[in-house]
Amino acid sequence: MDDVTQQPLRGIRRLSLGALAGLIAAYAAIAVAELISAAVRPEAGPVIAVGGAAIDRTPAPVKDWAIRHFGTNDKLILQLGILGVLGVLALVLGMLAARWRLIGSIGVLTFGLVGALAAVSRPDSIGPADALPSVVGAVAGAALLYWLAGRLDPVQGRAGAAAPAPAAGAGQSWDRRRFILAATAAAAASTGAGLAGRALNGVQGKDAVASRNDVRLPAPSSRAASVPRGAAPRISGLSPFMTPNGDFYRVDTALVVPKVDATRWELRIHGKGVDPELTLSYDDLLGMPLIERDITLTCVSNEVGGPYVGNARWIGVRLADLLTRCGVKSPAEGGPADQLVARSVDGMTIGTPVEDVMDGRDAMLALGMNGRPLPFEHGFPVRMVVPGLYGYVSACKWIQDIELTTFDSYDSYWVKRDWARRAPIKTQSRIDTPKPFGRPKAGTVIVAGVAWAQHRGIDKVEVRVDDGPWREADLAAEDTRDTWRQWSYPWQAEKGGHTLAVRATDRTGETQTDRRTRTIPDGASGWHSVAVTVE
Ligand SMILES: Nc1nc2c(c(=O)[nH]1)N[C@H]1C(S)=C(S)[C@@H](COP(=O)(O)O)O[C@H]1N2
Ligand SMILES: [Mo]
Repeated sequence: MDDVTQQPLRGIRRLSLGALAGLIAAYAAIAVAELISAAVRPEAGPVIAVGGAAIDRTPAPVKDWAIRHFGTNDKLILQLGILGVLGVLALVLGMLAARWRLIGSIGVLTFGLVGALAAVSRPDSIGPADALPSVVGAVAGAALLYWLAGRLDPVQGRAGAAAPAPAAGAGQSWDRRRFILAATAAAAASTGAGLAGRALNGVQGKDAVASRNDVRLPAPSSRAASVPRGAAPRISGLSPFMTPNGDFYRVDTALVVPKVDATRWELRIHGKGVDPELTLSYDDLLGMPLIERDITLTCVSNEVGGPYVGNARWIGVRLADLLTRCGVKSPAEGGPADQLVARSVDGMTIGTPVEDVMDGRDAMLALGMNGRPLPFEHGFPVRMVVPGLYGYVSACKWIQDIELTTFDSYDSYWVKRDWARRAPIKTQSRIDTPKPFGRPKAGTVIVAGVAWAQHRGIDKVEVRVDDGPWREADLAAEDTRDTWRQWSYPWQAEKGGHTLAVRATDRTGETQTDRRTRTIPDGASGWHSVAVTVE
């Protein structure tokens, strides 16, 4: 077959090549946007911006479901989903462009507008510049689609710009090779732009990485007591008592992990009853007396038996000391503010009761996690940690601002999304081993797991086999009442199917309720149980 056909391109072939042009144009738009975002900031890219907007607008139950089913991959799935939707739209726009060139291009520009609006309305937007990646990307994509769609028309006698396919039998010709060449060149150029953007975006965090590498955490003036020897029994399948940083659960709304340069970071403390206001640098904090404490963190989205709980040794500045320096009084002492709102560099807001921060517990601005400067994923350079409160009401990562206010006058991010204002961690316990649907051998089976009731402490853990009586488990030594506690129970297992259940009692004497609740609005309750078949 000749490359230059004597027939105008029509029908299915024209539509499918139009669809291909649409895909290439969308690919180019995303790639160019990626390149431009490297000049603005990675968060301004259209996929990240639209993804962020989607996260903020996702109803709580759906978000909770996504976290449960995809875990930390929820963000990857979301981005793939957005790209998938874009791909389908690109195919449609390409087919439209094959018929009406201008319409296809206007479609591409419209999606650019959506990306631009999402980018400038993000809470961490730096202003109109955030629209640039979407706008420039869309203009490039629209122009490319217009041009490629033009390659579908015959070489000679092409009429006006938005000319439809010429009438059949007009004796004009379509140049197949010309289209393939144009499409290939466009795809190659886009790949180049996209890769360059990726590389430049990677370089962006360099200062932040260097600033983190330069951190030498000073010795804390108040050390954590060493973990009692009996706190971490060696039982295979049991979670380690200290969760390594690399295994620590991560829950946040950030599609791009914020990379903050500690040398340029500042924290401002201001608001009701704050006098004097304070602005602190990272070095200021490093120079203050530091406390070191073991504290178990838990996410309110953790299902009964779920993985969003971890224990680490934190180093930081006591928050109550800092607040006292700024004249803050707890409401119990007549202070005007009952809510402390922490804001992060990515626009997250987290509201914590002032009373909890100032009641003597080891609430801190953490700089170190398990002997290392905070990992970027966990809030470098500084995050909050408050023993006893779920992360969404206490553990602001990448913090940059603390405002003293009232619960009446301000709702933080998650509270606007129907989660409770106040959320102390519920007493919970989890069976780590045997695993669900495990097949242990008959005889002595060690049932083991963790139990937590931060800031109250765990007093008792009990295990039940099938409908039998509750039996007390062996509790490992307690580190502190702010940490979880390991437990184990030697079970004389008999062949057949069995269900194991666990429940904990905290130091206030309260036993975990068997009433199952959802995670929304203030954390799941109920007993964890595991079904196994003993062989
Ligand atoms: N900036 C910011 N901080 C945040 C969040 C967030 O989305 N953004 N999520 C909070 C929630 S819901 C939890 S459970 C903890 C999780 O901390 P981790 O990821 O270090 O385990 O961080 C909290 N701090
Ligand atoms: Mo959370």
